[in-house]
Amino acid sequence: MQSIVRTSPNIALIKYWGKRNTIKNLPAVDSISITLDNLWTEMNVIFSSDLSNDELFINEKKQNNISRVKNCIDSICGEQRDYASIMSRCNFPISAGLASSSSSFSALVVAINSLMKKKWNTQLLANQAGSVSGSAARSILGGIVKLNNEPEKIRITQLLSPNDWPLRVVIAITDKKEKAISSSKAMKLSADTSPFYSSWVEDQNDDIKEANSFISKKDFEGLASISEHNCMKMHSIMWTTRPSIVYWNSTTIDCMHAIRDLQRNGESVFFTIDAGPQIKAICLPENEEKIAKKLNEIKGVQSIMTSGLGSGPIIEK
Ligand code: 2P0
Repeated sequence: MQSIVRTSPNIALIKYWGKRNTIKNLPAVDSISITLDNLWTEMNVIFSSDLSNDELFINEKKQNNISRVKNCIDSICGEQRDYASIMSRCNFPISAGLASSSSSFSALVVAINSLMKKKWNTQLLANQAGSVSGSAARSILGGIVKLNNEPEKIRITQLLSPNDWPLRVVIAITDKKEKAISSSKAMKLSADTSPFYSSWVEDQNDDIKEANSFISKKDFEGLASISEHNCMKMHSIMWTTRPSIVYWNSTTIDCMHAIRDLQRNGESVFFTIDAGPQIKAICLPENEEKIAKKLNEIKGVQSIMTSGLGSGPIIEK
């Protein structure tokens, strides 16, 4: 009983920050993201009656706190089951604002579903993945993906395939350390204490509509403007949380200024930043080389990763 699944993280252009239901892990706002291809998590899951407990290895290191993984398996298979041995390999920094939970939990859900021969459809897979980690639901599809809130559940839709609009992403890694505060904890604090949280939630549908319209017209400059605006709104919620949550470092800000310079010079590029200090520059293919070179020259940038848009989960076995 073995399954191997590879999935990629997704980067939100219109962000998810806050939950309407913490028990079911349902997001407070709709979101729009791009699923990557060159960054990935590969999950190798084996169920065996020889095991005396579940075990998880990430990049060959045994993990101690695996309750989220255990609960996820239980909720699909029930508690009367063989234990699982899970080997996870990830080719990018984990828990550092590069959405590793989106690739990890989407891969886990697809792998277990395949092992159990459940044949769940996209929406069931997305709801299961999202119940463990909100952003993981969006990695169930490739290309540009919209996540909608519905009563008691979510729905995901592919707005454009990777071939429809082959955007590129240049990621400047500025610090590989694990984040000091998890997204879940930070979101809760923001909802409880930021004076701007309720307007963030109320205004999100306007941003979603605007982004949706620019995406359908493949209007890069329009998408750039609304994406940067939405990103900065989310970070202003984090900054105005008590105590304030600042995921950026000084290199993050230097990269942001460098992207502003590139924009002034006519390059088609915009930035987005998540719950970590890495900066993601979204661009058109013809601008990628110049942007990667410019970001790589900035003091404090440790490495550059580049990616296109991917097609979603790959079941390897
Ligand atoms: C997003 N982030 O839309 C936003 C932007 C980070 C900033 O979704 O609590 O790991 O597991 O549902 O999915 C990161 O949060 O949070 C996230 P949980 P998740 O991508």
